[in-house]
This record gives sequence, C-alpha cells and structure tokens, in this order.
Amino acid sequence: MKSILIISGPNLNLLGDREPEVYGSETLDDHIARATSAAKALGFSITHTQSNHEGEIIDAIHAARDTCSAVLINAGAFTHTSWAIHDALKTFDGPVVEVHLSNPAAREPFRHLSVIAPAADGAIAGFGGLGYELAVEAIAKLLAD
Ligand code: CA2
Repeated sequence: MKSILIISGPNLNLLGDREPEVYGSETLDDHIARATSAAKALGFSITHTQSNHEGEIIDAIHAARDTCSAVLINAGAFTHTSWAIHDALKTFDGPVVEVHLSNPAAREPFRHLSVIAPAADGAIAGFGGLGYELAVEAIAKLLAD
C-alpha cells in the first residue's frame, strides 16, 4: 500500500488548546484521523510526524524519499522562513501538497510569503481540517496521473 507522509511543523501539537478562532477547536490528532480515513478510502496509508525543530522536519523529508509516495506538509511558521525545508522538499520525487488550516494570504503580511510553495505541487489553505482531506484527494489524483 502506498504511504503518504504528513508533516506537521512547530506549535501544531497545541491545536485545540489556544486560538480556536483562528485554527478551530479540533486537535492535530483529529486532523490526522480525518486524513487517515480519506487516505484509507482511496487505498493509501498515512505516516505522520510532528516536530518543533527544523532539522527533524528535514530528516523526515529525507527518510520519505525511500519510503513514501507523497508528502502533505503544514510547516507552520517555517512556511514563511525555511529555505532549508524548501530545498529538502525539492529532493523529493513524488507529489508535495502544502496545507494550512487558516488562510495566510488573509492574515498578517509576514504570512503572505510561503518559501516552500515553489517546492510544492500546490497548496490548500483556509478550509480548516477539510484541507487535509482535500490534500489527500489531490495526492491520490496526482499519483494516478
Ligand atoms: O494556518 C496554518 O495552518 C499555519 O500553517 C499555522 C501556523 C502559522 O504560523 C502559519 O502562518 C499558518 C501556526 C501554527 C500555530 O499553531 C497554534 C496552535 C495552537 C495555539 C497557537 C498556535
């Protein structure tokens, strides 16, 4: 069974705890469960890793090069700063989809730039947990093409 790696960046482990008006009241586990059931229905499995450390995220992308067919990434605030994550994603051969719970384009100016976007096939933002489901569907289509 083909596996999709979901990467969750810094502070996403606190979802459901603070700022529910921005990020909703669901926890990260809720989002992963939703993605997992969408993936299962399409014949894929999910591996998930959350880290607050840039290097660990890069290591996870490197490991996925040999083990996973696609990457779904919510890099948290590293989205706006990490050229190192961008470079790591560029080394991954399969589909890469960027997901954000909120819509960064409608928020503070520093969130308007995603430096990982040029290394992704596309992005889904602003739909809360639905974005994880949509991203899994997009990945399934990209892998089928
Ligand atoms: O909307 C998203 O998914 C973001 O990737 C979330 C990041 C933010 O820096 C990006 O601009 C957009 C922040 C995640 C912080 O998560 C929190 C969870 C609970 C309480 C506070 C922050």
